[in-house]
Amino acid sequence: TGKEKWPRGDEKVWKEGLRGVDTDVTSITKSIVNHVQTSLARQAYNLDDLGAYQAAALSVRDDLIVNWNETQLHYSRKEPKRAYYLSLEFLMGRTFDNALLNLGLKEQYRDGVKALGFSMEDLLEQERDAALGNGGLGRLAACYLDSSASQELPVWGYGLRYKYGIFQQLISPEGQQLEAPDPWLDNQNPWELPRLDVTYDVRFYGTAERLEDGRASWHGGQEVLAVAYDVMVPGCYTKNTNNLRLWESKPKRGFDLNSFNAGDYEHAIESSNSAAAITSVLYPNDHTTCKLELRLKQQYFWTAASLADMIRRFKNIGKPISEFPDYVAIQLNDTHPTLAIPELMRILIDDEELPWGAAWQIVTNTIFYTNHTVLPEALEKWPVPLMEHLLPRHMQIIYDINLYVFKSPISFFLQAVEKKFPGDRDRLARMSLIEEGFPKQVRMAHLACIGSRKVNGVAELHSELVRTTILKDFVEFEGLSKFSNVTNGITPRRWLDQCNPELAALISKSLKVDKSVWLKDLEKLKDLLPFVEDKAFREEWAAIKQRNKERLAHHVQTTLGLTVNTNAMFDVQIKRLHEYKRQTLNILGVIHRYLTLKAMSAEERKKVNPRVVFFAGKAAPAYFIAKLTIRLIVNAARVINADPDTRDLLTVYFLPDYSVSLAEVLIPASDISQHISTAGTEASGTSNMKFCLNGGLLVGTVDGANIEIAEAVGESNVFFFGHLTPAVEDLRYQHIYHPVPVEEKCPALAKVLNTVSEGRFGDGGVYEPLLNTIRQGDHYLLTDDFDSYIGALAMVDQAYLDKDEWVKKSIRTTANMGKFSSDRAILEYAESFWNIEPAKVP
Ligand code: NBG
Repeated sequence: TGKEKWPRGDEKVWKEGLRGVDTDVTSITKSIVNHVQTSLARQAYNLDDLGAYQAAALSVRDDLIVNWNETQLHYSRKEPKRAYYLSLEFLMGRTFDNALLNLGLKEQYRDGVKALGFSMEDLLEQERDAALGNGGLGRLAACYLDSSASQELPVWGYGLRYKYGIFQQLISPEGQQLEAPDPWLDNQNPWELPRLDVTYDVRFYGTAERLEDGRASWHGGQEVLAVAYDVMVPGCYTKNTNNLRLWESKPKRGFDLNSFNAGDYEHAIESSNSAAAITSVLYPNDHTTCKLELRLKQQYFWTAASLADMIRRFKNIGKPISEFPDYVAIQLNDTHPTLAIPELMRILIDDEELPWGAAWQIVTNTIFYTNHTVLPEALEKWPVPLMEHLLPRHMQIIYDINLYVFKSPISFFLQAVEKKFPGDRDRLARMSLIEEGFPKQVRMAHLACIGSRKVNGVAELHSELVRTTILKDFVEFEGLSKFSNVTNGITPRRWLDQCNPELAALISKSLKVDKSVWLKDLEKLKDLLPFVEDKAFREEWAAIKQRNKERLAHHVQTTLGLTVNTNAMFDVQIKRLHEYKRQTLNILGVIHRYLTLKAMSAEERKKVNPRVVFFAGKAAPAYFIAKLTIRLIVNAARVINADPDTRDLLTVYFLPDYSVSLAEVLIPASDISQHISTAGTEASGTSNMKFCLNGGLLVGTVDGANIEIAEAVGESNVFFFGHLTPAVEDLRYQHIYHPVPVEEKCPALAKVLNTVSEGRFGDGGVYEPLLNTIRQGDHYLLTDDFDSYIGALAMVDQAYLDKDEWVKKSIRTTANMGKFSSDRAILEYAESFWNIEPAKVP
């Protein structure tokens, strides 16, 4: 009736009934034991590490739920403007340790678990990574959620609850990458709350019939149910606990009853399986293997459910729909959720019965778009016939946007372009939402651009490239002010406090402040600068790095059975395998180093500083060249590591199945890390920030966020090499039209290539397709950059000779990394895009 009194019964009884969140060790052990016996139905005498982890996790979860509930209630009461981060990927990693740190309960739980006879380290290892992402884009989303909660901003994430995360990587004896599924939910997931009561119907296929006033009726086809699962996202040292809502697809009716009754069970479960398939797997980020239709279904399923949920929440506050942009901001993480634009138009026009112009006004005031790459293969396009079949109403709307509606009521997008640039047919063809061809395709980046209020790139250089290359026409048409930059950031909670606890403790001790202060205001690290001149501090700093190297060596020993030389310099490159990231350049550089060492006398070798090179990363399953690079790394490592002449001075490891958790062990242990993309290709990079925050020095090209890192930490503390972005186009042109053999252009590289061809690292013929990408065309400019790359590594060797100076560089680097906190980045989004404010839970 709307007149009922809440809560039912006496409010006092309700309040007192809430289980207190007691955080003393005794209450914690009590709560763990309770969960062992009731939630898990197990006993103390046969409890293993997994059971103990599950019980401890459930106990922490109780605390999170209380905070989460209070936060949601607070937001509902205060009705602040909210922002929603739409991302197909959230690479969360593990939650347990992060939750304990953010709640400030790490010590208590350590003691509680110990009192019950377990060790915290063992329990932490029981948790499986939530690996619902491919790489940087998904991990960025996870960092932004952490920062939103920590900065007390009313931000929710929306994504998909994939049954299988990114594939597990195995390496065959030949060095071939093999893929296995990642059934991460098999052991139950204590960090999510199923919301079986929060569901929406999502339609596919069917027919769209035009009605009057530009409206239409979309009916028939298939309806699928979206069910919500909520993941709690605790802020650091605050009650604010935000929500990440993940959708699972389910058949709308469990069975097709007619077929079932007729005994046709197979047909009966067919439709139920096809519905469940929508959220079953995360796609690797290459399009070659992708079942186009299922991927498009994922995108629509997720945007439709998320928008329906936002609209329902907005309607609860009882404001007219015209005020939607005053209460809601939607951030598109890349073009994957671009269908939010036509879907919101559909809701506003067909359901809310708004006129076109008013609807477009609302859409373009609500939606914001971040671009994450300028590489052509990553700019999404969907075939028009597929769109017409799967989403007939949305295709109509896209055509209408293209031709009929732009910004003000009933002006014309392409007509407006025509008016501004009369007679420029090429421009019209370039800018249209539809690309001509067989079949025609919808250009999602163009749709995202014209349907958004702001468009941004993820580092200064990248945002400039967005403005001057892929969206140049749109800047000329709409003006510069819509296009801006937010340089990426990383959360210092996970990427310093959690992964490098000793360094975090040293920082707090030296700055004489609680870590809660500098972890939420990372610019405070600047106060470390005076300690550069403090010898005792430098020694502690170096000792921590050394222990982190030993921790990594221990990890390699226990997981792979290999012994790592911890007296060596640790050199790390960990990221997705891709030609533009140039892991090939790195391994060819390693082989060059090996050949150089082989040619030295024993006397000369004594002067060489030992080096251990680590690689980790996955290749998209259908990316043949990237897989060959893995194979070359693995086989080169085998030969080099076995050579008695050099193995004390150079060893190479490829660590399989790269993950967030593995990164947490690798990053604090690095002396140098490599970020060596061809200039202009890496939009930002975020692991570069993680290494530098942990005092590792950067070897890199003048690309992405490397540039801003160098500006912040000082160019004398990074090792730059290679050609600059403006030269790239011309160099590529030279390779195609005036090719010079590698032997002439870069003899050192030619020698390395020939060594590989000759079979020094197993059958040379296998590598020919990889080597030929360099010998012919050399799109990623390895021949152009090889000599300066080797030069940069020589500078690294030189600098490392002076250990004390090296440690100073390391301290200076960490101290100057404040800018790269994701807190800074998320506040930029909140203030200059979304116009939202913190809503602190009292
Ligand atoms: C990636 C870029 C990285 C960047 C992350 C996060 C995509 C499409 N892009 O350079 O390659 O750091 O996005 O912005 O995954």
